[in-house]
Amino acid sequence: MGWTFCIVLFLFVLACGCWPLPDPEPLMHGEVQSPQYPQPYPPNLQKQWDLSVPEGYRIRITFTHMDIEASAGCYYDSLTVLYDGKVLGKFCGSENSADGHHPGNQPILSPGNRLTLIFQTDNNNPERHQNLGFSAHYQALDIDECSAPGDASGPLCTQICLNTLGSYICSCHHGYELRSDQRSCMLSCAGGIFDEPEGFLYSPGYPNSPPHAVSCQYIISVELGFTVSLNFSDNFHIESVDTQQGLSCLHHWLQVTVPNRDHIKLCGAKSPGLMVTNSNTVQLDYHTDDEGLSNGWSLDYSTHRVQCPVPGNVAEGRVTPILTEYFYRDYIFVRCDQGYKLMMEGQEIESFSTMCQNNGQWHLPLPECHIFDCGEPEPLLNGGVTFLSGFQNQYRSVVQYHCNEPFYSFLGAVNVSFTCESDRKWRSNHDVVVRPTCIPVCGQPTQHLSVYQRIIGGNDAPDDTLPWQVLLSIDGGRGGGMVIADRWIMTAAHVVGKDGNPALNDTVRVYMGLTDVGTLMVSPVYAASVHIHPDYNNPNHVDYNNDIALIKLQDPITFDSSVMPICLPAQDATYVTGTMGLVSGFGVTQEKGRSPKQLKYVHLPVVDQETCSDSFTTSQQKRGGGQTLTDNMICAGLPEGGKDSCGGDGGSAYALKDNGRFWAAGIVSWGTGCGKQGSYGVYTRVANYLDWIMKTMQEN
Ligand code: 4AZ
Repeated sequence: MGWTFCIVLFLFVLACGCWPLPDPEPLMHGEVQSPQYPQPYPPNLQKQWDLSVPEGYRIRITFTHMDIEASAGCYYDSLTVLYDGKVLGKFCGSENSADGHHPGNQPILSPGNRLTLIFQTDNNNPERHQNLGFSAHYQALDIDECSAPGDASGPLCTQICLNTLGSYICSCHHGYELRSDQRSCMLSCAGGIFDEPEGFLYSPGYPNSPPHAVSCQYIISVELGFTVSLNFSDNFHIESVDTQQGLSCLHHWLQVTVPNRDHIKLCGAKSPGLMVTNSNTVQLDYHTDDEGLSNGWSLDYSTHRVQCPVPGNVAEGRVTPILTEYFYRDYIFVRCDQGYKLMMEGQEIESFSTMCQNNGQWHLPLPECHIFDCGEPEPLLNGGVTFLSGFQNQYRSVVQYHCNEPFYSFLGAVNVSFTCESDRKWRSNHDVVVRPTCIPVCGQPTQHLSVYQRIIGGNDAPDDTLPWQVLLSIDGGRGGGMVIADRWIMTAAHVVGKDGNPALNDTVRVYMGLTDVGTLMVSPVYAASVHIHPDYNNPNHVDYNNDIALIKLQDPITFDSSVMPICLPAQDATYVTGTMGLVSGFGVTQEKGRSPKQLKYVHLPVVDQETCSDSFTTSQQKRGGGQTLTDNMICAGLPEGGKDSCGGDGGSAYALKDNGRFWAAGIVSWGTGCGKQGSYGVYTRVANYLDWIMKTMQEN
């Protein structure tokens, strides 16, 4: 509490001798009685009661008893009822008294919320008995202001008056709103925010006569991605002013405002018709002043989806759907033509779609279609790939495989071509997809022996004429052999076997590709395994039956003109007596002679089996040998001798030629001496061992 206030309060209490009381709450009812009632009232009285009830109420007072000395005009004693200084009644007497003025049972109503009672008595009481005075009760009665006639400015409410306890309120009919004077009504703007996709707006009171001084705002605000179009009806009239510059919307106007654009003021008598705003929000402000006349306007508004640009074409692709216009939330898809792949920012993508956004832009730019490729075609061992058409392994490229001729040829189908197909795989032009395989060409040397010569009685073999020939070196011993597959050498069992056992792998050296022994023996090829025919059993060097063995090489050979395999016998191979065969080797050229420095060869005919067998019986008898000719052997040679295989040639091929191909008819095996008259060289009959050869090669 401030000091100043405390001092003022203290002075007030001093002067008055009391505490200031707040105005009491007006009562809603009460009682008033004359002094000493129900005892007779004293003489010489002047007493006043100021009654009040809350604002908006009036007072009804009812006398329950009145006994005041009666006199004409209530001259002596009286109770006067006043409102605002105006006498509402002056009462005296009692209910049955002849003179005086008694209110009876009728209540007295005050026009307002106050009432004053003044009780006045004199000193003279002519009656024997004394008068008791009066007793009355009063109550607040609500005033129905609405039924009051109003004042000079018109009725209390221009439209609807609602009485309330102690007061009233004004209200307006539908379409109107209460003005700030809380009394009169004006046409409602019906403004506000319109967020529906379409709607109808109109000026207040439209199409009836318009009110003055309106200021209405309408906001159309729809979802992003939609634009609003206003379609004004023909019935358009907003007061305009003719100026030198033309019509001016000086006092009345309808202002159309679109965000980020200059607003437009409309007036005149010509409807603007259709206004495309290209915006999702539009504000309309309608303004009229107190003067002039505007009949108003109305419009339908509608919304349209935002448009995106037509997407254009994608080279080697298709954009769907194809439409003349694309709108917000429309999707487009891009698919590439066959053989092309979808690419975006350098990356391949599975599929592509883009949506027209609410800002009128596609959410992704169009992708590109790039031709795809099938990658490098699988390389072909001992062959190659050539492009028949196309480029860089791209879609629809065609490649053809070839084998490295004349050393390899296709197994089965020839000219297999592959096309890069739409599944990005190389597909064969054949129904059954065959993996091209190059198999070695056998028995077809690139160089031919032109002159028939001999080993014993033979001649040097030029390079590449006997490409299957190999030189074996086993523990210092020399033998021959022949290439029959890229990992396999065929030889005689007696060359690689000692005491019934195959030579150890690391004791076996295989030389091939050259005819000159000196240069040939520089680079050996090593054995992975040695396989002697299981039925070869020759401890005493007299039983050369089954003299056949196979050496598996550690590494496969790539064939060329210097190394090529000899063919194996056909299943139905025949040995026709007299057929000329070719035997070659690094063996001696003279019995008990030295090994030659060069590969030798000689041509010898197949000898009749019986003739050969007989020759041995004779020679064995002569030499005391014990060898026997079996059906697993063939003989070749001349009855007069002079041409033969010999020591060191063992294991080499005796080749017959069919259809231009040399096949391994025999393996140099044994003989009684070399090149002797009446004696023949004996060779393992290879055709008898096809199954064993195949089985051994498959199993190892
Ligand atoms: C041998 O010792 C050998 N004249 C090879 C062939 C002949 C004789 C002996 C046939 O490997």
